[in-house]
Amino acid sequence: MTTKAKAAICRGHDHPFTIEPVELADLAPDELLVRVIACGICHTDLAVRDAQLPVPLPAVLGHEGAGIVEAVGGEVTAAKPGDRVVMSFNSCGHCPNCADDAPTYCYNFFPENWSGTRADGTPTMHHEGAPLAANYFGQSSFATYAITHQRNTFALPARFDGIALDMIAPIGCGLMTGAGAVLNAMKVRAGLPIAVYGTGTVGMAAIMAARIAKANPIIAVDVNDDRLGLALELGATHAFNAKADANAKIKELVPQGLGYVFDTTGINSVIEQAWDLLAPKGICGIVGASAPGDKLTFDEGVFMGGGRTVMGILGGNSNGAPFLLELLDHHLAGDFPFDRLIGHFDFAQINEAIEASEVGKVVKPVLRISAE
Ligand code: CXF
Ligand code: ZN
Repeated sequence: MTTKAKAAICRGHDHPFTIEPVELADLAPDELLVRVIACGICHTDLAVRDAQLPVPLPAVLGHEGAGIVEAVGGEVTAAKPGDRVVMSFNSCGHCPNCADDAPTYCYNFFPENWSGTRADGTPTMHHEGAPLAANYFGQSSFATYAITHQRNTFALPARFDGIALDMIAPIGCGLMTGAGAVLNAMKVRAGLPIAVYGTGTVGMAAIMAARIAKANPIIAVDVNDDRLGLALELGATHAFNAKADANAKIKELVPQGLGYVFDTTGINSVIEQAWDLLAPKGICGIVGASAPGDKLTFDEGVFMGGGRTVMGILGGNSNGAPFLLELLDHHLAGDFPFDRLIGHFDFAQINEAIEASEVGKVVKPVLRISAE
């Protein structure tokens, strides 16, 4: 049976999102129908809106959804009707990287997440009788209902009943990306210094995770003093404004060099200058969206001679449920207070929420789509 829903349709940079009636397809055997309670807004949604990523438009975006399962296909074991769930990116489950528990690097990432249809080419959504691009990150959660998949839908154990779904939603992308870069990818060691460039959701999650990993010092770098103040509350031991010679201050603070640089800005000159601050065996982790065709330049002798690493990191090397639940356990323990980053908006306020994020008023906007 098809499901009627309301979805925010994205038609590109020059159009506001508009909430319109849509129809969801019948479930395939490995799919779930989720009533969406809340969805975070991520910079990737805005990059898609601005045609910087190859997702067809118009489309229904939203990939930080949380909700309650309404129905499941015959092969689904991930969750059952009534379960509280959080959604994340989708993956194929059968390529070499999925087999290696590294689904963020799925060989079939595009058809599973960005093609606008299911991986087999069938549409999951119709608008005014015609197919509409959806199944974005295997969810398209800027909608009252979402079709999701066995591999990207995670039931929340009862110990998380006290955390509202409109808080949990962003765990499936921005938060896992920053925290996972520190804990899973760079495997930050206790006592070593880290500098985090950019204090949006991903940078702040990295700073909270660096505190969990007991890195020291933990240095936040940004151009926004309010954000730097919040970074200090969340775990940074030092905060330097990039407009006021941050790198010189880092050199003075850590003359032996940084164990880790984590860049969320995607700006070449920021990465190259930060890379120069690495100690021998230092790791420079990169997650920021860079301009197409950007090339980084490093001194080859220093790179090789000191055993330094430049590491591209996608989705914090998350392996799905185990890592997301680990982060929520850190939250319950008080070590990962990501609620400090969130500002809530009604679904109808989606354009205001985007604007609040773009002007830097809110670190992580979360849309409230229906009552829990
Ligand atoms: C994604 C990139 C691919 C893996 C999951 C997270 N980032 C989205 O904003
Ligand atoms: Zn995202």
